[in-house]
Amino acid sequence: MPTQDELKLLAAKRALDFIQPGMVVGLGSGSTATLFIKLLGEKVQQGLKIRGIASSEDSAKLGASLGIPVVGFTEATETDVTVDGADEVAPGLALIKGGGGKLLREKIVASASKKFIIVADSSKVVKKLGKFKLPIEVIPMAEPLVSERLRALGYPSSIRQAKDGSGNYITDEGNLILDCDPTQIDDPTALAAQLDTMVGVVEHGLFLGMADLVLVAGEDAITEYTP
Ligand code: ABF
Repeated sequence: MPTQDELKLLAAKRALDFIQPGMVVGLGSGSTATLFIKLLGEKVQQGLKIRGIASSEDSAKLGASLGIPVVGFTEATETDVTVDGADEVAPGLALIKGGGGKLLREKIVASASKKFIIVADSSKVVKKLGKFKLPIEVIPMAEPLVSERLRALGYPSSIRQAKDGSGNYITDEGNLILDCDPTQIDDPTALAAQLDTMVGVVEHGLFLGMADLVLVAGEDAITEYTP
């Protein structure tokens, strides 16, 4: 049985097949997307001409370090292909993303992608979303209000802490992340609609109707899911 890292690499390699010279490529975040960016960097070093738009400061730095010309939406208002990871993949290509805390820029880049490709190992595939803690990015001063409103909806949450023990995790845009307690989200569309209109919420980790293709690396092969 391949290891999870070996499966992630298989998915990342398959995603590379969708990249053509001259493209603007969305650079996702997370460990599988990082493997893709490294493979893409190798191709750039071999002469592939592409530009990258990054979904996090980390991915921007990694891309630039590998020689990928990283640009912003001033230079290109959409990507031809974006390759990103996911924490959960459910039927209908409903996703939970944001485990790495980069969900806001990930969703911005996804929204500007002609083709949004998800790369994942088979452990991410679920029947229902929610076992993974749904991340919600909130304006710091509104956190107590949003926490209470989430609790009232039946979604208790906690403020994400920085891994280095320095206190609350702060996103690339200077906000906080609330992680909902594990649960089973029966109606992701309804929950997303409630979160989209909840004052103080900047963005949430439900990516619904956004993925055009999900590449899942399993024991035997890559399974390709389309909407
Ligand atoms: C990223 O990929 C995040 O949205 C998500 O947390 C992460 C998880 O995937 P991986 O296992 O590749 O790190 O896009």
